[in-house]
Amino acid sequence: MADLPALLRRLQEILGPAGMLTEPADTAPFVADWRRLYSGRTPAVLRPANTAELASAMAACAAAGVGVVPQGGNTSMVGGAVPDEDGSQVVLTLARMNRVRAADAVDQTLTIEAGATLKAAQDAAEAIGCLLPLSIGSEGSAQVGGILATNAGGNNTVRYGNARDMVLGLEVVLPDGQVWNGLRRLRKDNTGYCLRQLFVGSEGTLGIITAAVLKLVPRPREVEVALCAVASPEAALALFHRFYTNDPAAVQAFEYMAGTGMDFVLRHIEGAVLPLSERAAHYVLVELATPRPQAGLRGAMEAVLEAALEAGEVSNAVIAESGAQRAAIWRLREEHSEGQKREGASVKNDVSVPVSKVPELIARASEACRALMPGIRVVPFGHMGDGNIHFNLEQPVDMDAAAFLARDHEIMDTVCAVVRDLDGSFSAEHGIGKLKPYMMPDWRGGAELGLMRAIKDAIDPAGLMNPGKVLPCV
Ligand code: FAD
Ligand code: 2HG
Ligand code: ZN
Repeated sequence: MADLPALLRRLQEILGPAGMLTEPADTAPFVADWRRLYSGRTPAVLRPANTAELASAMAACAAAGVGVVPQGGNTSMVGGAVPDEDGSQVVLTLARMNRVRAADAVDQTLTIEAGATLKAAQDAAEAIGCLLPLSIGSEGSAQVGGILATNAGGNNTVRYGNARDMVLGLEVVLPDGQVWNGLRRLRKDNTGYCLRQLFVGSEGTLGIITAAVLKLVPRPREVEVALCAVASPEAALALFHRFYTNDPAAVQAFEYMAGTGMDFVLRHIEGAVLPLSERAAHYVLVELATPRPQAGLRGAMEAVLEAALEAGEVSNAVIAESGAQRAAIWRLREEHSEGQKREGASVKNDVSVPVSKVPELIARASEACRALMPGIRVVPFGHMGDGNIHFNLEQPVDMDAAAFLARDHEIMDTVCAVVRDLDGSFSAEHGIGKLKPYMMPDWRGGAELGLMRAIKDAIDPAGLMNPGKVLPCV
């Protein structure tokens, strides 16, 4: 049994007056998740100011046998950053560790502390004329440590890959307090196992990411954004293929949205306006971008859309005429999570299938969910260019929210049966967190789960890092 009061006194010494919160009113924002699925308790929220303080705090927690829950912006969609209900785990926030350590336009790298928000990292890249090509709706709150720990995807994965594709180096504090300084900014470095990729996507279960070297790209010189009403998910896929074969290097984002989700945004989000003459059952947002000068992107956008209109794939489309219009169109997409939240209770399925199978996924999963629960509202949207659809379900209009949420596993399993049949994944970009460990044995059992447990045991033998997340309890 841990001597918690003694540990808290020791942590206070290490972290100083500004480095720890213990009052329930102060810790409250750190113990519930964005979706309000989970609510825990903690004796303390640790707020180290630098890596040395953080390392000492980790060593103290390890010596006391107390679990540590790392938290970034607390925007996890799977309850990944909340402590347990029993009040035995401390929360560790990196919010005070948010400095840009270096930015290099020749190397095209940004060395930044893990507590910086993704938006701050994007701004730091922009300040040296570069682009950090990772964009997610929560970027104002999500932190560099969080996006790496979850291997976030988002809107630009279709062109630049996931967060793991942007990491050259990491600094990590291990569960026993050792510091691994792997902040190398090398494009080539074949020196044994690639340790940084172990920590990327590990959701705080192996160590604390304290800083990273991120790979940047040149800033685009031309950007074009269009919102299209499309006939069906099949038509959306055909449109993607049209843009991709025309110039794959220009497709910066290709996002699908069902009419249900768009209607929620138009109903609940202040200032949201559809820039098309009428509503549709299916929409696509496409962004083209290029760093090449005089690339003629506007002409390319118009030509592809004209051909798609003629082919009957697109029934109506608008191309943004200004930065403000581009932002307004993007807002309609980025507010989908918030619109859905305000409409009522929802069950989310962040799934992926081969890109070519997206229409089949939407058709079959819609049918299966409607058969399971008449009146359920199907709200698929997301990163169609990556085969990653957020196959979300909204409660029937007249159903009690709690009764709907009580059936979450049944609904998730119904969608996942279709996903499995299409050779997909039950978690595309949000991770496993606290919500999905129960699915791991079925989807990743055998040698794969065995290897994951062996890695966990090697790095965190006492099981103190983010207990209860990712791996199912044995
Ligand atoms: P948190 O939620 O605080 O933590 C997430 C996980 O990372 C937890 O397991 C936590 O323990 C761990 N962690 C956090 N910091 C560290 C650290 N420094 N070291 C080790 N482990 C750490 N996700 C996408 O992939 N794509 C999207 O398009 C997207 N859009 C979103 C839009 C909205 C409106 C919202 C609310 C969420 C969205 N998300 C999206 C989900 C979420 O924003 C991402 O998973 C994000 O990467 C989490 O970052 P965070 O800093 O908030 O991490
Ligand atoms: C997005 O793409 C996020 O907007 C959140 O990944 C998706 O709310 C969701 O399910
Ligand atoms: Zn997403």
